[in-house]
Amino acid sequence: MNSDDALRVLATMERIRHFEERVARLKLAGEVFGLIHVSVGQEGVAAGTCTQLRDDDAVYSGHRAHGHALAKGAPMNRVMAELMGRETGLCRGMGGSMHLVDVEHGFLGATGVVGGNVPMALGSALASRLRGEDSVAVVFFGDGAAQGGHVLETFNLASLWQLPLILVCENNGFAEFTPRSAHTVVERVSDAVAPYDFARETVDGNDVRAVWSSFGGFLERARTGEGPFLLECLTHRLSGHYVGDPAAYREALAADEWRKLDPIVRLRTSLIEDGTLDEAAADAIAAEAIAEVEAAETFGRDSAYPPESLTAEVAYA
Ligand SMILES: Cc1ncc(C[n+]2csc(CCOP(=O)(O)OP(=O)(O)O)c2C)c(N)n1
Ligand SMILES: [Mg+2]
Repeated sequence: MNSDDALRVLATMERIRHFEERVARLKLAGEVFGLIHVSVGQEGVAAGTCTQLRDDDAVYSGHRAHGHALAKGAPMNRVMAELMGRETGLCRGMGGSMHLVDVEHGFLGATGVVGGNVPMALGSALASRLRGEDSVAVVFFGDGAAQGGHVLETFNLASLWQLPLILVCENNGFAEFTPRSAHTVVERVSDAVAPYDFARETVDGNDVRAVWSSFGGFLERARTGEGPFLLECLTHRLSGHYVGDPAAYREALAADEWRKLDPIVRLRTSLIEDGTLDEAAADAIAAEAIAEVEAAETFGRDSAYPPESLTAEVAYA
């Protein structure tokens, strides 16, 4: 990761963090609709991977999808408008947080069906192979999703057909309110693909340089037709499972413990230490992200709700 890449990644993480913190406030104020899952603390995974991709690479996400969509290039104002149920939203306000799709930028979608995105990404990787393209498919899923039967079926077919698929597991140690130890004996999701002979790595997902470098290596190989790959990123969900979750099932991290993990603090500090940035320049990156979030909020609030007639237009019978 050169210094230009690092600055882009830092800006992406700041955009995701400030966007999601704002969305959480808007949800509690009743201005954002539906169940909202934020990825505060996990931004290093989205930023360290998606910023290396092209628009023709397919990305699939799950229920915790805002960061992946933004990092893949979805315009923030249209993501915000979607969460606010407005017609200018990515899906004309009909999808919301768990159904974000931006075909133009290759964000082929979020889903609330845990693990349901994994076989869909396999389909995109197969399409790329059949068309003779060098595009790749990337899917984000959690440690909870890793127990899904269809996820294991995808491991099998992806390896049998050697598809250009990069599976990125965000292992935050929890599936909803259930710790890993209560639902599996498999500590490392990367071990689950051992019988399928994937190239696989487990990295500190809060160290964005490590995420960037492992993912970049897999990406380079996938472009030349190799695959599949599994990148397991060990990370930490700072907030509750959903916005409003009191998270009584686990202890909150003390502020100093959190700063040691926070992927944004870590990259920012390292860039200041190596002289790439000074404090003022780092603050300016955060301020730019906040200004973009504010503009997106205004855009959403000023946009109209979809007309009732849209229901008839888009319903299949
Ligand atoms: C097929 C299916 N089963 C169960 C659920 C309920 N559910 C929503 S999120 C979640 C946990 C997912 O955990 P993980 O994959 O680790 O993702 P994380 O929330 O930690 O990001 C579950 C079980 C669902 N949405 N879909
Ligand atoms: Mg999890």
